[in-house]
Amino acid sequence: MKSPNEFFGAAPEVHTWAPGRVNLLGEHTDYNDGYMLPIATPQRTDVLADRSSDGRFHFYSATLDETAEFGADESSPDGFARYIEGCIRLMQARGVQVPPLKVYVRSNLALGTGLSSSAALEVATLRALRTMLKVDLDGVTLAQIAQQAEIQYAGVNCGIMDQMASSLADTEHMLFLDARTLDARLLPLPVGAEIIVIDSGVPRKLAASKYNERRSECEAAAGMLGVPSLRDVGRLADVEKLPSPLRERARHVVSENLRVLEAADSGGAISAGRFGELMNDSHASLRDDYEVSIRELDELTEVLRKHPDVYGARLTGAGFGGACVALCKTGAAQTVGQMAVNRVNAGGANARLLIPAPQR
Ligand code: NG1
Repeated sequence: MKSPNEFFGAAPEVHTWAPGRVNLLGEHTDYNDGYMLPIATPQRTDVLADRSSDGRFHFYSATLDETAEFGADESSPDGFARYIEGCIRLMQARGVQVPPLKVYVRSNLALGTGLSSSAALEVATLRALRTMLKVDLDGVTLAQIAQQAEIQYAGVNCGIMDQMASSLADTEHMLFLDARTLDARLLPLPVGAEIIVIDSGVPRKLAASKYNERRSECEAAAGMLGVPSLRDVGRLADVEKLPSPLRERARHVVSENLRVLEAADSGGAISAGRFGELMNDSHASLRDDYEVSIRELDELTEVLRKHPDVYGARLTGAGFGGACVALCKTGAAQTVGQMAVNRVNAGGANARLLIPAPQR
């Protein structure tokens, strides 16, 4: 692995970073124009950048120990470079002159666990370009460009949640997000609570195909109800006239939006106990109505829920593997998280604590 010094030869012109995200509430709502409550991870991706002296782009990922090199008129090779190139090309499309660059990336965000390492890379890259080229770019516009980089250059048809969270959230607050209006507000975490995030160890194999299937089901349900998207369904009872499984899918989305609105409406004054109940209800809805949970995530959240210091637990992200999140009493996260990991691993699982970072 190269150090920044070995890569640049001298201190680079800019150094920026961006966090990943964990979604506390509001799952599978972003592509339904709905509401969500993500929080930033303490883990982050750093981007160091300088001008290149040979007219070519040179990118290096210390995390992967991989280099990518290409000419100003060429495309980057596939892999981590696509996200960076996407950000550069989209800035150029906005009329910004971007010279050939050297870019160094390092991250302590575990790849593929659902903490949005790709959004963190896009946001950190755009922040580096903004600083270096003195571009006027607010956090919401930056998130929109980052989302386009993911869609157009990495080929992932994602919602706006990840990039908005990486751009605007911090680790002390939850970010209330409206995917339609892009209204974003920082709210305090419930008093006396902190979060635990555990990777189930199960890779999200089916996530992409099932994710697209759920998206189409939601579109079909909205079409039958005569609304632009499921966000516009005012009453939960309205979904009951739909045929199965559209009824269950829509019931999840509509009830999940109501849960987020309840959690956010008090302006952050919701109690930890009530927030935990909403998380538990969200998990049940994702498991029974949206059918995106798996046994390992059900077990992990059940072990967490039984602990007296835990207010609530649910799967986080698209499902079909990946991680779960729990809300627990302040000061208890490390002990409770490690206990849950040990418990399920004793039964053959391969789980690991992501937040708080395990003590060595
Ligand atoms: P994860 O599984 O955390 O990458 C995905 C989508 C989000 C959102 C959630 C479900 C991508 C990159 N992200 O998140 O936009 O729809 O599922 O709430 O596809």
